[in-house]
Amino acid sequence: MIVPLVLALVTLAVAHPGYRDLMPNGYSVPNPCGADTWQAVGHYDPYHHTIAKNQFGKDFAAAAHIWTETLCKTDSDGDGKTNGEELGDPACIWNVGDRPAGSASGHPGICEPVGSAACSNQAFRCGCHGNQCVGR
Ligand SMILES: [Ca+2]
Repeated sequence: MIVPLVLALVTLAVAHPGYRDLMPNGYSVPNPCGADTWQAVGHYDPYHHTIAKNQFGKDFAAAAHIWTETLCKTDSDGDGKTNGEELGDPACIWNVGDRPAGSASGHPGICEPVGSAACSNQAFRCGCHGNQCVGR
């Protein structure tokens, strides 16, 4: 009786989707601070799931980690492009497992270009990690 239970738990753990599976182009979000991709899309640190969520991460969590039309049409980072436009789903029709309409053109939680006048209300700066530059 214990073996089937353990197998079921292992299967559940392996099958649990990462958050990047739950948004269009979640594995190819460009890093506005470099040439690679931003792995922890909902966070200010590109490589780690720190406690410091960016506004997209907060909005995604508020939507129960579901790519809703409302989340798609929101401009979480305030740079003038909707989350859907930045993640390659401008018509907000993507569903989990679908091929997105286009490529990710920007980061939905980091106002771009970083450091520009249009992003002056954003505390984030390239080179910051974790909580270091958030809230300054
Ligand atoms: Ca945006």
